[in-house]
Amino acid sequence: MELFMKNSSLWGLKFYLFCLFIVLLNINRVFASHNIFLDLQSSSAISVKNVHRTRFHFQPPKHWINDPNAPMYYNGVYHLFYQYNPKGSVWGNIIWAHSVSKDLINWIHLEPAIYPSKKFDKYGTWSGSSTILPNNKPVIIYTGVVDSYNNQVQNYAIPANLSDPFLRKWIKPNNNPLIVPDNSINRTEFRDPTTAWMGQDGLWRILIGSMRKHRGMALLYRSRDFMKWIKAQHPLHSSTNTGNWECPDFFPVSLNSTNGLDVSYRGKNVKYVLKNSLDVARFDYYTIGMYHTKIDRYIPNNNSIDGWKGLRIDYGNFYASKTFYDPSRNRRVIWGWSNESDVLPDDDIKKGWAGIQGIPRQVWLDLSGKQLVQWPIEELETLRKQKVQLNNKKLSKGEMFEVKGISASQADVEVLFSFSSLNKAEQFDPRWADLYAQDVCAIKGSTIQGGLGPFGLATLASKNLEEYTPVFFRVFKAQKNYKILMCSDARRSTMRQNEAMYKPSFAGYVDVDLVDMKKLSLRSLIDHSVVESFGAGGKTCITSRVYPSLAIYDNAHLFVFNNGSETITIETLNAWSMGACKMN
Ligand SMILES: *[C@@H]1O[C@H](CO)[C@@H](O)[C@H](O)[C@H]1NC(C)=O
Ligand SMILES: *[C@@H]1O[C@H](CO)[C@@H](O)[C@H](O)[C@H]1NC(C)=O
Ligand SMILES: *[C@@H]1O[C@H](CO)[C@@H](O)[C@H](O)[C@H]1NC(C)=O
Ligand SMILES: *[C@@H]1O[C@H](CO)[C@@H](O)[C@H](O)[C@H]1NC(C)=O
Ligand SMILES: *[C@@H]1O[C@H](CO)[C@@H](O)[C@H](O)[C@H]1NC(C)=O
Ligand SMILES: *[C@H]1O[C@@H](CO)[C@H](O)[C@@H](O)[C@@H]1NC(C)=O
Repeated sequence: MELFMKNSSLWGLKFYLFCLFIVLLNINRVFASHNIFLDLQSSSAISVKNVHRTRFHFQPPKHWINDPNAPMYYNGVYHLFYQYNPKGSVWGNIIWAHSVSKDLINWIHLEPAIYPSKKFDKYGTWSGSSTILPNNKPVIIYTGVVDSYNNQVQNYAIPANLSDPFLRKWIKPNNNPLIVPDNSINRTEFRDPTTAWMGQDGLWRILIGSMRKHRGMALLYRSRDFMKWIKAQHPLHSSTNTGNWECPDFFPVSLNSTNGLDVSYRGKNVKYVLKNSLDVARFDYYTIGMYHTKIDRYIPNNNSIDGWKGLRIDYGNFYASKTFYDPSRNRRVIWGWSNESDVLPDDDIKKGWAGIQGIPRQVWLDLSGKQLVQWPIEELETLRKQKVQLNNKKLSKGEMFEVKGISASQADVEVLFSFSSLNKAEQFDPRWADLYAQDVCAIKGSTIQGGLGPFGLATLASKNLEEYTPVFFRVFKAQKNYKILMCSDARRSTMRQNEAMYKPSFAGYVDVDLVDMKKLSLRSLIDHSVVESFGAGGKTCITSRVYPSLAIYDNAHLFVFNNGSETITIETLNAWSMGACKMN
């Protein structure tokens, strides 16, 4: 803990307070990734409350979900597995639930694929990934928990019947476990194997998340036959003071195209991405860099920050993400888990469910080569219904207008803002340079009027803004450049006076050059208790989970606002009511 406090005092402090809070409340214990409520793990949902359930995000009919596992495309079918508690709405009893889809939007829920049953996974079947071997045979490698101390090994599972188009049944062969940790590895921090890739030497490689002291690391293992795995002398990469790395994900991205690449792709014009879910910070961080195959090491670019101050896949409720290559559309797709914002388990028990998966997003390297870009997969657009559109509408300071004619609790909104000058941008206080963007958003929220911004959307809003979640931009003038803050601020998202509600002013910076192009775009997917937003075409993404009490169903409203002195033009706004996806 001390180490964390030094480098990341704010998050360290928050985490410390959170631990203290848990200890004070005396609710069982905290270890690894989740709060543990032993007494509630197997209390089945009495009923499932609909009001905040999502309609086009992925959800099972009830109970707790977390990490997406082993997403893949196989013989015309998409598979999504995920960590699931079949017995209750808090974390525990984790199995691999399994769903299939033809379009990544509508899903069929199947029987669980993997669940604890053998010596090598009796105490848990945790996250993992799939690899499709060259003979078109899928294989899953996942983490098994072997005892009540949470000691971990890696196992594999294969489909029982390759002719079954849905691959319903999975077998865990008896030569498991595949990988047991050697003495140099902390056996309680050894999990979440990646998809395997093959090097030029014909050896398969996977990464496993781990930690030594406070150094997070992606351990590298190699194998010729996929059965016998040998640990490489060095991790593929590690970074000091980052805590345990969960769910590592490693993949190539093309320098000249938005197309995805298979993880074993070998060729020119590529960079690599290493994503880790930092267990202590609870966000997904990534760097862009080079994979030096001769030494089998990944080295982040010197302008890619490697740690808690680095780039995040999403600056909100979004964790344990995993990508897969979709050969049918030549793209790479990322899935991430979005947890609930109730800090205490009571609310989840009452509503009978907890956790959703974010909308699957296509992911590629930005032209700058400095960051990723993400965009909801195009199939989502098949759910778009009634549309409203407007163009060329000016908003001066303090103005706000309502987008009418769509269902504002279940919508897809795309808007392009423009402005004629940067002169009114407020000064960026140099003291903020050390803060996280979300702390700057806490200081400069949507009600603090400014120069260039705040302007954006007020989503899931009650009629008179008693509650709303604003998603907005604010432009600052820093010493050398402009800094563009994008916020998704949950602080006024609900009137419910629940002290234990998580209502962060999530935010990230947007790396665009406004000097030439005085335009900023924003897309928000609004789905009852989630607002998933994409700034500047997907350069900065923020997901908020919120629980309005007034702004529900037809009482939810959508506004566009400007609270800055520079007049903002809405060049175009397209908004659609969204249909519900099929999930059965
Ligand atoms: C395998 O799946 C196919 C297609 O669903 C089915 O016809 C066949 O009976 C299955 N085989 C076994 C052994 O279950
Ligand atoms: C291993 O990890 C656990 C959980 O983070 C930690 O409590 C323990 O101190 C670690 N053990 C060693 C030897 O570092
Ligand atoms: C673009 O990059 C891909 C690999 O990412 C490569 O196969 C292709 O040849 C490149 N095209 C050009 C025009 O450089
Ligand atoms: C960072 O890397 C770039 C390109 O690889 C190089 O040109 C530059 O000199 C490096 N900068 C520093 C500070 O090392
Ligand atoms: C704009 O600022 C005013 C004054 O602080 C505030 O009343 C209003 O709620 C703000 N609008 C939004 C959308 O936050
Ligand atoms: C989601 O829930 C909130 C509120 O309990 C926690 O603060 C977050 O840490 C948690 N996020 C993850 C990834 O577990």
